[in-house]
Amino acid sequence: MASALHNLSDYDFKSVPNAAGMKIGIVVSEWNNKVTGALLEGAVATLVKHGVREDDIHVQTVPGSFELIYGSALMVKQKAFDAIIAIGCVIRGDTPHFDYICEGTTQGLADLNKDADIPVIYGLLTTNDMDQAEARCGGFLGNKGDECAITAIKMVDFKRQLEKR
Ligand code: DLZ
Repeated sequence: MASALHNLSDYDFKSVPNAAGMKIGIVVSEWNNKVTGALLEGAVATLVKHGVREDDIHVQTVPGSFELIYGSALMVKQKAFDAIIAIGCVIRGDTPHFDYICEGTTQGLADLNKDADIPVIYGLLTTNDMDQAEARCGGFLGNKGDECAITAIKMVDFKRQLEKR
């Protein structure tokens, strides 16, 4: 959890496997695009920093976070990627809609993560307000996009290590 104790962009560089040759699909929600755009920038920059070629990163947008499930599922079916990163931002409003979108999207991505042959990384920010979102997309709590990129690389490597056994 991002908190005053944990910056989303902090990690031990040496603990991250070399990502050269990894192919990563990224699905990004258009809702709150200032935030999701910053998350995407963080994810791409971190993937590249660890060796992923820009040509091996495929980005596609969906209208809202709820569509991340369908978008990620289609990318999984393509069998062209080693991991998928789903990026979205849901900000609490006046109605219970927030809870339904957060729960539905989270459950859908969790199901995919369990059932897909490749890792599906959960890059959904769920915040009470825009300030909390900005703090987590490059603000004082780092960038969740960085965290997602590192997680994707580590999970691809996790699968490769198992497959070697
Ligand atoms: C409808 C809606 C609302 C109210 N809020 C958000 C939000 O904060 N973040 C987000 O990513 N998407 C939101 N959406 C759109 C839904 O995710 C979805 O696109 C629509 O309900 C259509 O399925």
